[in-house]
Amino acid sequence: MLTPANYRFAKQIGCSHVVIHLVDYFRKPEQASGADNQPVDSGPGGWGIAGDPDALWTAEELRDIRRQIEVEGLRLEAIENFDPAHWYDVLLDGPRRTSHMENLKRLVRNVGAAGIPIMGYNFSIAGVAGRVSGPFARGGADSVGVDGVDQTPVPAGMVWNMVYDRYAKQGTLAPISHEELWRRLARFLEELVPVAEEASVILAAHPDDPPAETVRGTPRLVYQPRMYQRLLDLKPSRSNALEFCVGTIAEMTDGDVYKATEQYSAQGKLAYVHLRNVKGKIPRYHEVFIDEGDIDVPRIMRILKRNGYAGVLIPDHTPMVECSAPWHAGMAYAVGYMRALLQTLEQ
Ligand SMILES: [Mn+2]
Repeated sequence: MLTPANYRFAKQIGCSHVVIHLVDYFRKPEQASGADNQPVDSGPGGWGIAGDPDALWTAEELRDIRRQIEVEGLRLEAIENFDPAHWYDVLLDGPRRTSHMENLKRLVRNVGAAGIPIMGYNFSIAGVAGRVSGPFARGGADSVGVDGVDQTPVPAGMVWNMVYDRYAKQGTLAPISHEELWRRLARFLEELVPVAEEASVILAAHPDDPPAETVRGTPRLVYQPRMYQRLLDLKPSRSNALEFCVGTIAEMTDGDVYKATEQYSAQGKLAYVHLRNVKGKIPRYHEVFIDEGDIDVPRIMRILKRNGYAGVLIPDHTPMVECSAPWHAGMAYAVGYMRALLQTLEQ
């Protein structure tokens, strides 16, 4: 989707910045990639096959992408998500952990060298697993949601809902505790945050989506709003921040999304914000249009403004609008709504 036409689309609907994904979430052995909807597949194959373990994104490649975006009058604010092929043994504490940490350090240095301010990540074993899709949004618009948490064990060779080893032996991931996962995150931050500081890159953590205590029998890190604070306190640094997903936080069972927005924006810890709406909470919720869910989006925007938030807001995902360009129409609707709210706040 990283094409001049899509950059112009973003510019035309009022975007100033873009956040890009470089992971191909849709790579299947039997089909070409390039789908542009949200991936929902679960089961043994997950979303698809992880990328090339030896092809780290180079500074030149990243700089080229940034320049193509700037040519169209936009700024490249962030890359969202590492490829599981490059860091699966950091998540799994496996035999390649040391070389995978070196991969992450090199990637963060390359992101910094390319002049990209933020690297988003999601420290998760099961990843975004167990989503379903259906006519969940207004007018029967196709959207995603969760209807009960998937607890089928993760097969060997898979992490983050993608397959990194197609030839892995039979079996499933050994169970681990929540504290063990926090220990893995602490080591990751301890080693990567200093590199990010030096490279002038902000690491931004997405909360667990879906935000259940366990998914596919694996522990989750940030499945209640307060758990974000623990992540920040593990390694205080301007490079340790949040990819603050308003929708995911609203899906959590504890606390409220306004309090959480207040708490973390007041600390200046929001690297960028995913702004989308949802109906329901874990274990049952549906993603919906930005103006029809449980979240009072104008109230979120007012809190962000009051606390001086100056970063980027993105729609995250939206329902597909029934027409010849469902993804584009969904995004244009969400961005237009956000632009109108911003203009109201600026008055
Ligand atoms: Mn999100």
